[in-house]
Amino acid sequence: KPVPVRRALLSVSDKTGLVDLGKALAARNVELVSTGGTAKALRDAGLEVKDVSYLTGFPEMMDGRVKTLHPKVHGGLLAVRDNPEHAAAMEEHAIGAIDVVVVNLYPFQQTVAKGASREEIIENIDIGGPSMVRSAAKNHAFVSILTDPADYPALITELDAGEGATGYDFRKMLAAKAYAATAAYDAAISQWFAYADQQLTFPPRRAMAAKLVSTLRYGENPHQQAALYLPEGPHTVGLPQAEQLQGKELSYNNYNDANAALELLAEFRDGPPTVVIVKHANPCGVAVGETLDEAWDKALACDSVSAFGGIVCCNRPLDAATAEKITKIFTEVVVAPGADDAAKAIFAKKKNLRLLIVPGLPDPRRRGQTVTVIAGGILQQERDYAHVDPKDLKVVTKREPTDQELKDCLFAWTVARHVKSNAIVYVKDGQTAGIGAGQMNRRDSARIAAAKAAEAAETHGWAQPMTVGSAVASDAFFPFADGLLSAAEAGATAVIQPGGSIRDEEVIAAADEKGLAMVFTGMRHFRH
Ligand code: 93A
Repeated sequence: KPVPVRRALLSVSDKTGLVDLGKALAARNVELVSTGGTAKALRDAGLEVKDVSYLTGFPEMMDGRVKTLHPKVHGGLLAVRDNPEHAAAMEEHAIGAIDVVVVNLYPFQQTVAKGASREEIIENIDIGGPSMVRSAAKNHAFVSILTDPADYPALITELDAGEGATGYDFRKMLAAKAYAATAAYDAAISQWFAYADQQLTFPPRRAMAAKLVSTLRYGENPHQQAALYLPEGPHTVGLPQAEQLQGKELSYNNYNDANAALELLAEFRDGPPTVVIVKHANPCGVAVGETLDEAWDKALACDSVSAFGGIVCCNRPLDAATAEKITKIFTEVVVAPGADDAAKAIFAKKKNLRLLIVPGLPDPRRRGQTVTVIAGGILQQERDYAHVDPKDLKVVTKREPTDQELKDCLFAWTVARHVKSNAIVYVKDGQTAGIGAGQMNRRDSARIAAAKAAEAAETHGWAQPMTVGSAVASDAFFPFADGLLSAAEAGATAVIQPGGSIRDEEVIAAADEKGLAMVFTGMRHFRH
């Protein structure tokens, strides 16, 4: 039977086509009822809309978790209108029939894909939306349920052909589509749970399944074959999800290095503008700035020699000023969450530069696993997701670090966990001052970091190296006082390290003697 359409309930996260549909419905004398954001979008377009809370007599509450879950809504959706008892219940409780429902759901899949936190992902599980979709679809004998903006024009065509009413076949077709949509939505949620669980169980029941995405030109060296795989099921966001705007295909080494840059940058995803420069999977400059181009200048200053042919990663969309500066030196890969047109035009002049836009940055605290193949076996471990809470730092020296020293200590500590062991990182005012990576003893890493800082001072004509007045991080404890003494010699005034050496007392005494402030994290971050 045709059902005349008098009232439509609209509640959409994806507002594509909403205003056009609202206008077309209003022009056909259909009353519009909406939830907060949808109502606002319609009102902003000059349309008259009733709030759902007006209908229910309840405000939207609990951060929007309860908006439409109410008998005035679900009664209006589910009532069998030609059933006298249902009609009487509607009459008794003043429930008005709803003839058209337009709903699309919280972007759960997109939230997972952008690497959001567990809390944010859970908040994006839509409850009220699917409930309305399922109620309306069950009652397709009377109600039209639209879950896809692509169907909006078809509704208007249907209404015009039916003189303001919808036909049964049309409603049935929409209902089938609606259940497919909620089924896919719930499947994505259940997959995420399975995946998140798998990430939490160690050892995993089985090795991670993955499917081939593409073969790469070659591996670490030209005589080695290589390929890229994508884990099955939901996965976090990273380079495989990036859009490449220009440049040659990413090589095996590009993936490896750019990933190192991306994972380090992700530590700063909620922070100020930040730039990371990576070479051979080790950072050679990390800095925050007021602006992105200032962060670039500061990151480059650390080790401009190594930055040549490097990988650059930024936590803000690229602008012209930053693009100009980056393209002044030879750069292999640039990764950012966006780029404006001016920046794109500047990069376009460097044909070989690979420019990648990532849809988001991964959560550095996510659980997960890493795999290494050894001769005759496979080593699997949890990723190094743990982060020390600044509240749990232990001051072990007579002198406490100043606020600025503590800030630099934490910055250095964050960088150090992304530097191959043995790692020594000097930081001053949100800028790496010297990085010593991958040495077989800690003293050498400390010396190299200081020597690089001294070289940078010479190159730039600074009065003194940036290590003077800096904070220094060591990824694992100082086994002897010598590493710490060489840091003091370089001018460091604060130290952050795990502690836990049998010679801790000796190291603390040396720090006290030099007037350094030192904090222990109680957690080390080897990286190989
Ligand atoms: O948080 S909910 O699960 N609880 C609800 O009662 C509810 N009602 C509608 N999510 C709910 N919605 C969803 O809100 C819809 O599915 C839609 O995606 C979104 C529209 O909100 P707004 O109109 O405020 O943008």
